[in-house]
Amino acid sequence: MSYKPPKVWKMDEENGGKFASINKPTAGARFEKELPRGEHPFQLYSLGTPNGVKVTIMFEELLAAGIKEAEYDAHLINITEQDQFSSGFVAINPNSKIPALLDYSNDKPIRVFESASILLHLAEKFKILLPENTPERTEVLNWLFWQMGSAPYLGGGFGHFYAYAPEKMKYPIDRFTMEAKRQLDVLDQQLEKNEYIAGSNYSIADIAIFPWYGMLVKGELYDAFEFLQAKEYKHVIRWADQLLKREGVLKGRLVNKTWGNENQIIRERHSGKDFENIDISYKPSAH
Ligand SMILES: N[C@@H](CCC(=O)N[C@@H](CS)C(=O)NCC(=O)O)C(=O)O
Repeated sequence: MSYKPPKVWKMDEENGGKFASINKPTAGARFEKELPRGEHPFQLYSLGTPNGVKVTIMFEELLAAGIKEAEYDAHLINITEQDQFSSGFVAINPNSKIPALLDYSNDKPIRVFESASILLHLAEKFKILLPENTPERTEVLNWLFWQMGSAPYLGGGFGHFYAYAPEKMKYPIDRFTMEAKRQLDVLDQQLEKNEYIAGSNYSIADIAIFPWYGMLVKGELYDAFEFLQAKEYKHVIRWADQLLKREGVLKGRLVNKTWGNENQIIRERHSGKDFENIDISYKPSAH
């Protein structure tokens, strides 16, 4: 089907895409509402999507490492209900996307948005999961920013056209499948030579990459395991399995989830007790 763009683009309210109802070509608050605030120094406003769980994995890793100062409240931002467009949320992230964080542990609260910025902020604050010396630190940052530049092609490109678009179109699916497979091959070659993404130590680069590419090769994203022949990326699978043994990863991936088995999701997290009746083990989906 061919499409000739008009002289001036106009928004088509009825485009039928899965998330069409929340999309508008303008930014800013759509309604007045303050955000809730819990008792901990870190207030996270998020949802258990791959971008969201990067941050909850980070917090659970910090807590698993015994850093009590990293206690956090994770408030639910339901993006399909447009919570990301409240005046309170827009004040901490003018880009209206989860995750967003308020850090009250300083004299004045600091707002932090963009998942990599949040990971970096926490790693620097607690001096953990980011090496201090320059060559190793730079390699972690290389992969952290690789993820931020690459994942939109996987999520907004491949995932959108393969799983969410109202009709299946060959051109964008071919283009973004090729890119998704190329990115998986980049990771596979890196993980053939290295235990973790940035070398021999686990870091914030692993935390950023795992929820997208680790979950993809485990068949948990877009139901695309067979289509992408994900079994070929055996080093990425080995690494994902290794991460799925970590308490921080297992716990973090359940926080701010609104879907899945009731005993494996935590809609809002306000203390470690929220995990008491939760089964944190990884249960693979069939594929
Ligand atoms: N680059 C951003 C991407 C964040 C993002 O795309 N968040 C999505 C959910 S995964 C969102 O909030 N979407 C709501 C919307 O587009 O209105 C990050 O890594 O923090």
